[in-house]
Amino acid sequence: MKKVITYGTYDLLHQGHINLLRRAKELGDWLIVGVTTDSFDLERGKMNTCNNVMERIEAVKATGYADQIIIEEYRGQKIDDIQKYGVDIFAIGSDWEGYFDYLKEYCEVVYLPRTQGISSTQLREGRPMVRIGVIGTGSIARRFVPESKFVNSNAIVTAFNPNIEECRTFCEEYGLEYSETEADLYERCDAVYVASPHYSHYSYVKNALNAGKHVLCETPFVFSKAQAEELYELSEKKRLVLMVALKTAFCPAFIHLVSLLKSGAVGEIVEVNASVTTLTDESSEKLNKDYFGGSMNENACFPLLPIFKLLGMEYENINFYSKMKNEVDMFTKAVFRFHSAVASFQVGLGVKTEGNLVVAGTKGYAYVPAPWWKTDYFELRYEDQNQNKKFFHSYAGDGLRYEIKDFVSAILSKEYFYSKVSKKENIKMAEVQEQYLRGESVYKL
Ligand code: C2G
Repeated sequence: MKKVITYGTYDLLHQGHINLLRRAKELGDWLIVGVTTDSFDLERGKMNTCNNVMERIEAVKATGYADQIIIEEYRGQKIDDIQKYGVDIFAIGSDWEGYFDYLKEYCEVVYLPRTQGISSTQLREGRPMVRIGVIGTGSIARRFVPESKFVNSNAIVTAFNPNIEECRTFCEEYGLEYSETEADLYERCDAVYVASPHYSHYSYVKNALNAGKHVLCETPFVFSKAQAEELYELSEKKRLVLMVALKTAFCPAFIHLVSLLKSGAVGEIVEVNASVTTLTDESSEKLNKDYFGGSMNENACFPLLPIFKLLGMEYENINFYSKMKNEVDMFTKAVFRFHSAVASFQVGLGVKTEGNLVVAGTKGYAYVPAPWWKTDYFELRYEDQNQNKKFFHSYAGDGLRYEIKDFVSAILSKEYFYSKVSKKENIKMAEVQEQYLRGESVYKL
């Protein structure tokens, strides 16, 4: 029996794929089709697939040409598969001409003619597009616009900033339509990215939702439980997507770390400690009491994420210890007491610490080196060092493309969409910020 193997993503399966599969099948008696996993596609830079791996497998199955479907999840797997399944012919479209010649050592390699005039890319372009307006044109917005280009089905179309001069420069630089007022911006878009100074998030998010726009809000979301609840209620009433752009939550390595730890990889978790410190000029707006408001405001949501994901939100108390200057915290250490665990974090704009995340358990610990909040790598470590394991993931560009992809998918998906930071977690984060701002259990150093 002659075995043929071919691989692909098969996104929005079309006639080009069908022709390829038919031709591949005609080369032998048994056709194995390797369909790429979502994470492998992310790793090889394909951020723009519309169908998930199961939908793509179902589509390949429905063509009737595949005798066997396998998933392709890592680079180099083709060699392993050819040997494992005793493959005679590797077939692929002519757009890959020459690229897979290295497989000739293992089997016959055939480049089949590619069907002209049709591609997944073209089909994606014909799909609905989310027009995004940006509120606030500072440094994070400057990273957001280029990152959005890696995600399909969205276009940044306009920006607004009450500082007219800054806004004009930003719009010119990125080729966006300039919005003179907030109302103008809402006219021109379907969704809004709120990247304005922290204390203005609440009113912009509320206005955007009231204008019927989906919202992706930069961190920190808002500074009180009541505000967070109100905004979620409004988004639900209006059936709009409300997401917080807490980039760590969308980072592939972090997601894997959390699921490994939740499934017991270091035993029972007894301690979580995380630090985020960035030495900042004292005259910076970030250390201005009325503008951005200091270290807790700036960074607390990052360490709160692993603490809530790993230990839950039912802590018994929190104590904060803050080093103050000019009425803002240059540094804060927070200590959480849970029923059978403890957590702590350090955030600082005027004090530098090691910026790692350590999760200690009864069987071992997880170590994520600095900067853990945008990591592509972590380790599980045990008493017996032979058991230690290192994990590597992709973290493309500035990492904002992952949250943009989720935001756009949530808007376009007609069905249930899993939100990587839950409503409950975002509300609880706002509650912690509120407690801190009220000065409850805050000890000044
Ligand atoms: N194809 C084709 N004609 C088209 C479009 C695609 O013949 N108009 C072929 C491709 O050449 C490939 C297969 O259909 O053989 C699947 O294409 P994609 O889904 O784009 O997958 P691709 O990124 O080419 O992945 O490990 C994965 C492989 O490297 C191929």
